[in-house]
Amino acid sequence: MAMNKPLRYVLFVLALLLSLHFLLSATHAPYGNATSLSGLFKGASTTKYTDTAVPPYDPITVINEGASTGGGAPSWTTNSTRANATFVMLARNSDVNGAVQSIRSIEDRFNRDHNYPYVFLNEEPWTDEFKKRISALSRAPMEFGVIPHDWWFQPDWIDETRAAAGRKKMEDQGIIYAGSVSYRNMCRFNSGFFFKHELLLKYRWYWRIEPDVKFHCTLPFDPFKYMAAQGKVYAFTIALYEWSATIPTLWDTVKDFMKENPDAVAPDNAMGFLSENGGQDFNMCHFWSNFEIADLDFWRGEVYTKFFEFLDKTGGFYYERWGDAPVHSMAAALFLPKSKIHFFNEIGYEHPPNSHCPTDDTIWRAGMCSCDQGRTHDYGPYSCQHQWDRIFQ
Ligand SMILES: Nc1nc2c(ncn2[C@@H]2O[C@H](COP(=O)(O)OP(=O)(O)O)[C@@H](O)[C@H]2O)c(=O)[nH]1
Ligand SMILES: [Mg+2]
Repeated sequence: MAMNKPLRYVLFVLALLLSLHFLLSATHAPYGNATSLSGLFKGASTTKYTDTAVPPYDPITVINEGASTGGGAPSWTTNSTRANATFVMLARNSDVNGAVQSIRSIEDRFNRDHNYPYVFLNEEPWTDEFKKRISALSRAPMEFGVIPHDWWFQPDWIDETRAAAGRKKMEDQGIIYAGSVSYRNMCRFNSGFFFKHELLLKYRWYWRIEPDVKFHCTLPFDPFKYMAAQGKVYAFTIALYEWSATIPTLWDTVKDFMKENPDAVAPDNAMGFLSENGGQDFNMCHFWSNFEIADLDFWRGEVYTKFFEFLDKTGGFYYERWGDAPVHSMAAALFLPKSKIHFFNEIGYEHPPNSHCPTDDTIWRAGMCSCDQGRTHDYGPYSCQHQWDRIFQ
């Protein structure tokens, strides 16, 4: 029986498609895998995307900047034992949702394999609701501490009339948190007291975490153990400019301290990060302290204790609005050799509005990073990464 015209046409197209399919299956492996019946029934979870353009990843070589690997992996790539370390979060009871999101993020990307403990600090007693919501998130030990009154609130010796005038002046300039006394309490507490809290005394290392931050990459190593093994003291992920109106007299005060205490200043320090002219002026570059991994003993040591007392007695935390970020950064950059400060490129981190995302494809893929490399802060207009890089050139 003769076929009618439309049927002949349909059969011809079908034959053409089938030959094309067999040709592609034979010559293109990914196409074959994706369309084979067994492949289709295996489901998405077992079909792995492979990109032959990307070489296989070796996590140790990526992060092994100068570590001694002699026989086996360095200790900071294994999770068999923990460092003497804790996470620390300062928060209000009302920050609970942001705190939950931050803890969930660090647990998923790092801590579920390590169970490092957490310390939460607040100037008010924690609510049962906060403790319940947070402690559900991890098997790690959690402690909820209250800050002693005098470490938080504005001291009596501060001239409140002068402080109020300072706040008003800053409000007129449109500076963020200009009129806030509690923000100043927070900055002074983070500058001079958190490391003395009784819940932190048993620890050597801390990782500061704030509510509403995100960790974008899975960490194939332990940053605490890395710091200890490499002799690092302070680590950051984002370096940027400070608002100069918040710290008009801070740098002069720091220079006075250095004049009185020349021995405090480390040889081979990171002054080149802080200044364009050998220390005469501060260029506003600092490490963004909402992320910090550091050695508590540095803050508890003699030099920093003297430094904080020197700054505090000027009242600058209240008459101006000195942040803990420039205070910590200046101390780390001046009192430590620059080799003891570390930039953790592997840690994808976001504290709105800024984020750090590793731009190196090998690191980004190895960390299964969820961040957009194109949006990283590293060399954006507000970044001080260039000032950091140049001191090692
Ligand atoms: N307990 C307590 N924590 C605070 C207070 N103000 C700020 N914080 C915490 O201090 C940190 C920095 O505050 P944040 O508002 O994030 O400041 P920003 O990052 O400079 O915008 C965060 O961990 C906050 O949860 C406060 O009045 N009480
Ligand atoms: Mg914050």
